[in-house]
This record gives sequence, C-alpha cells and structure tokens, in this order.
Amino acid sequence: MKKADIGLIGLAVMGENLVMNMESKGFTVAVYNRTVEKVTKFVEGRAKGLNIIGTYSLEELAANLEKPRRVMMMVKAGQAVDDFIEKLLAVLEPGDIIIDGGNSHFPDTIRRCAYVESKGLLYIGTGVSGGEEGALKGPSMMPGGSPAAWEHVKPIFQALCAHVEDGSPCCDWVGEGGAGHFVKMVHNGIEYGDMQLICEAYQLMRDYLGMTADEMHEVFAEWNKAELDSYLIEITRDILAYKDTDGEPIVDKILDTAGQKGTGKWTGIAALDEGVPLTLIGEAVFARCLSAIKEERVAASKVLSGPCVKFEGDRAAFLEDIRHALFAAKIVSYAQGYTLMRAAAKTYGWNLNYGGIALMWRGGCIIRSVFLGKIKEAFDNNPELTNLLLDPYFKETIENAQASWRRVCAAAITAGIPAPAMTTALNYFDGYRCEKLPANLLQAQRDYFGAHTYERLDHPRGEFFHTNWTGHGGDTSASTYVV
Ligand code: NBP
Repeated sequence: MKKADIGLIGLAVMGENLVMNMESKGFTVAVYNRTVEKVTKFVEGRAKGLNIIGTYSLEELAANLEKPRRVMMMVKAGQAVDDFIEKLLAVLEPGDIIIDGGNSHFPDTIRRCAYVESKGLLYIGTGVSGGEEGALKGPSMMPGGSPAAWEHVKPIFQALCAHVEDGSPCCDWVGEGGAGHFVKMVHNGIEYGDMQLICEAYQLMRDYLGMTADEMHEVFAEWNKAELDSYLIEITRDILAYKDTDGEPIVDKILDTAGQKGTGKWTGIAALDEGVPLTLIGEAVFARCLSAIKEERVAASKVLSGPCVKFEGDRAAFLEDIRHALFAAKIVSYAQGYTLMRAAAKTYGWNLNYGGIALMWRGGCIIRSVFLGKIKEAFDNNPELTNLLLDPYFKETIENAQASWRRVCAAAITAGIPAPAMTTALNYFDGYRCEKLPANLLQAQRDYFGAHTYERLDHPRGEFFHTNWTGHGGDTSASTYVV
C-alpha cells in the first residue's frame, strides 16, 4: 500500500477536518489518536473509502510515512505536545519533521524547536485559524520553526489553506523558532480587539440609540458591503437576525459574561514585555474580565449612578459616525498589533514579512477582511513602514474618520456608555501624533523621589542629569536603564 504523505495526531474537531481537507487535495494521510477508539471510529466512518490510513501506535504511524516523515500534532496545547514530541523522537529519524498545529504559546515553540533540532530533526510550529469550517475548507496557516522544514511541508500547507481571489495562498513561511505561533497569537489578540469594537458599536446602538436587534441587523448588513466587509461583521449581522424558538432575538437572551482561552492575555503580556503600547487589545481583554464579574456588576448597578442621557438628533448621521469610529479604531488596533510584531521580530531575530502576514490573514481566518488587502498594499509599498498610521491610505482614512470618531467617543463618555476600545484607540492616536507629551514632568517626578535622572531638551540624547530638588538630597543618582 502507498505510504502516507503526512501523519496527523489528534482526531478532535480540528484534526479530523484538516485530514479530510488534506485528503481532498490528493494527499494520503496516516492518522493516530491517544484514545485509539477514535481512530477506528474515524476510519470506519467519515474517512471510509478515502486515502486515510488508521494507525494504532506511533511506531505504526512512523512506519506508514514517506521519508522525510512529516507528523502534524493537532492536540490540546501544553503538556500533551511535549509528551508527543518525546514519544515521536523515539520512533522518528534525523531529518524527519514534527509539526505542532495547535494554539501553543510561542515561548514553548521556541524551546521545542531548539530541542527537536538538537536531536537532528526539524520542527514547525504553525498557527491554524478558521475553526472547524476553516480546517475543512481552507484555514489561514502561519508556519514557523526550522527553515529547512518549509520546503517539505509547503506543497501540502499551500494546497490545503485558504486562497484569496487571485489564487494566492493564505499560508507562507513566517520565520524561525516561534515566529509562526507568535503571529498566530497576535492574530488572536487582534480578533479580541475586532470583536470588542463591534460589541461597543452594538452597545451604543442598543443603549444610546435604542435600536432593536432587527434594526441593528440591517445596519451591520449595510456595513458589510463597504470598507468594514469582514467575517466578524458578517456573523454579527447574522447573529442579530437569529430568532429563538419563541421568535425573539436569541442575542437578547445570552448572558453578558465573556469567556476567554488565554491568547488575548498572552498578546497583552507580550506587549508589556516588549514595551509596546498595545492598548486596544489590552482593553479588549480587560473588557472580557469586567464582563465576567456579572454578579458584582449587578450589585454595583444598584449603588453607583451615572448620567441618564438619551440620544436626540439624527440617528442615521450618528450611525455613520459609529461606522467611522469603528473603522478608525480598527486601524489603530492593527497598527498596534503590527508594531508588536516588529518589536518581537527584533527581539527574537525573525525576518517577518509584514505584507505576507496580512495576506495570510486575508482569507480563511476569523479576522479575514477586505481591509487586510489594504494592509498588504501598505507593507508592499513600504516594507519598512514603522506604523500603519503613517501609510498614505490609512492616514487619509483616519483623517476623514476623525471628527466622527471624536463625536462617538464624546457621546459615549457623556452618556455613560463604556467604549474602552474606541476611546483608548483615540487616546493612542492623539498620543502618537503628540510632539510633546507630559513625560518631562514624569521624569522630574522620578528624579525627585528616586534620583532616576532625566535627559534635557537642550542637550544631546544620552546625557543624563540629576537635580537635588529638595536641597537636602545628595548628588548620587540611580543607575539609568529601561526595562
Ligand atoms: P482539543 O483542543 O479539544 O484537543 C483534543 C485532542 O487532544 C484529542 O486528540 C485528545 O486526545 C488530545 N489530548 C488531550 Br485533550 N489531552 C492529551 C494528552 N494529555 N495527551 C495526548 N493527547 C491529548 O481539540 P481541537 O479543538 O481540535 O484543537 C486542537 C488544537 O488546535 C488545540 O491546540 C487548539 O487550541 C487548536 N485550535 C483549535 C481551534 C478550534 O476552533 N477548535 C482553532 C484553531 C486552533 P483524546 O481523544 O485521547 O482525548
């Protein structure tokens, strides 16, 4: 019997669908699962009659693979991945390739890549986005790890991934070590931000404009036809129209406490580690945390009062303002996310292709949108772009949206409606374009209480000064370093 092109471990929702996808593109796949009954169930069920080989041990899996062997794990992130790597090392040979397609944290991937390479094998950590449907029909894939592995997996990955209108694959080599999982993590963080922005627009429509779910459905349907055209706007449109068995919108019956699985938090932590102001994703993560303390909020709502402002004015015009505010804040979010990737690339020595990353996200994944095509263009035009806000298209778009964005933030604040992502984006924008921030005073404060020193406008950068502010401090200053 023909040997398999690739092996896949982990027959849960993602693994099974990826196998079906690979097989449909002409590849033979050998499969294995810790609970081996699932192998039998799969090969005798959904995979019956297809070029899919069920195996019941890792030895059997290895024996059924073409060399160099390619083994992809789609298992729960964490210890399970380390356990499988150890077991695979015992049955594979130097030159074989171990691939982790789960949502692993990038420092784990950096460590595992070095470990597997030290054993003479190659390693790939790849982000896979698109959920169940994406896995089956074409996900967005973000592979990184051992560069020598790429040529061996490229034909498979670029066949099974999503493709944009011109046929370009939404999968390309991201970089060494943990670069693929880093980029996937940022993707997930951006997903948190996009979802939060949509939710803020929804709350303004619901609580400030007093709109029904059906009316909001119409608005999102319109928005999805222009610059906001994206998967998340599309599903929001459909969710708002979805009725429960009693004919009422189901969205009105869902408890307002958000869950999270940690990738947004990881993105925020990475930003803090890199010293990058990733404020919008940070607010999106915290907004989920605030939503989660439902009982506390219910109690507080009976004690703490706020303004009771009802909208008076031209509703259609204000909806246009919200649309502009959403888009402008979204641009800031991506600008921040790209800044984080640029900083991490420097820290970890990755040569990231920023336009290529936008293309990988352009189709197949949860944040897929028309807008990502514009980001690709921006980085194609200038691969060294320090901040997306400086690209001519985004600069002009933000300038056009600015008055609306400010009106929406002001209205939300005046009406007491939380809009943390939209407002933090505006604060970032105002801070980023501010030539002189108040950090001169801050430096004076630091020097006053801790002799932390400061630089002066009238001296070259790198010269540090200390003032004896109280007259009774000494001349000794603290050492100067930035963490
Ligand atoms: P799960 O994340 O639910 O993982 C299920 C698989 O992990 C099964 O094969 C299970 O084997 C195996 N597994 C577990 Br659980 N603990 C194990 C252990 N200690 N040792 C060995 N195997 C173990 O499945 P999934 O939702 O398909 O996701 C797979 C990966 O893809 C995850 O990393 C996930 O974060 C990522 N991902 C998921 C999605 C999505 O939409 N679901 C999207 C993108 C990425 P068993 O059958 O023996 O229990």
